[in-house]
Amino acid sequence: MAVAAERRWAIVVGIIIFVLVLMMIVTGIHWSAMPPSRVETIDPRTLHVSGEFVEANLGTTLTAEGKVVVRLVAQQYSFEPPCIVVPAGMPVTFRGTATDVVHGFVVGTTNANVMLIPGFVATFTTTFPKTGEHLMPCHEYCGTGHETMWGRVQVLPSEEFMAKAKRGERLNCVRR
Ligand SMILES: [Cu+2]
Repeated sequence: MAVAAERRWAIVVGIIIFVLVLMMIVTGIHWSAMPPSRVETIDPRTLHVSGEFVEANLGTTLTAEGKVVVRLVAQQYSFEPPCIVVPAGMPVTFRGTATDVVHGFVVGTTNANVMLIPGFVATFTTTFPKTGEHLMPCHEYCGTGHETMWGRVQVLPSEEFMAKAKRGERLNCVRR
């Protein structure tokens, strides 16, 4: 009687251990086979032809919901657009990707800092407290022209930015 009861418990515990080990194996294989969640992918071969990152869609926009969104593309050896306008004191969402190799950028000494990887959309939201102009270097070694790869970011007073943005166009500060 006691032996039979012990055997029953041994079987139950054995099944529990087996299920736990199986869960570890299945989730481990699943995680290593899938891209991480909340990562947006994009085909770098068709970036310039269609979708969010076509040339006419790059720059800064004020969305219908009143959000400021900056879209940019990095390639050897420049950013498009090379001069970005943003308002001071308002949340600004950056969305960027790369066409060829891994690039990245940091905006002056702010915490706006991201890697741009072909095939993925990098996004983050930040606020620039002060107006002024920042340099925006590429900070991932991307080839022989890497040290010439710079952009600029102009932080405008929010009223000045809003006045420009109301025209509904894609803003940038590239001199024409
Ligand atoms: Cu670069």
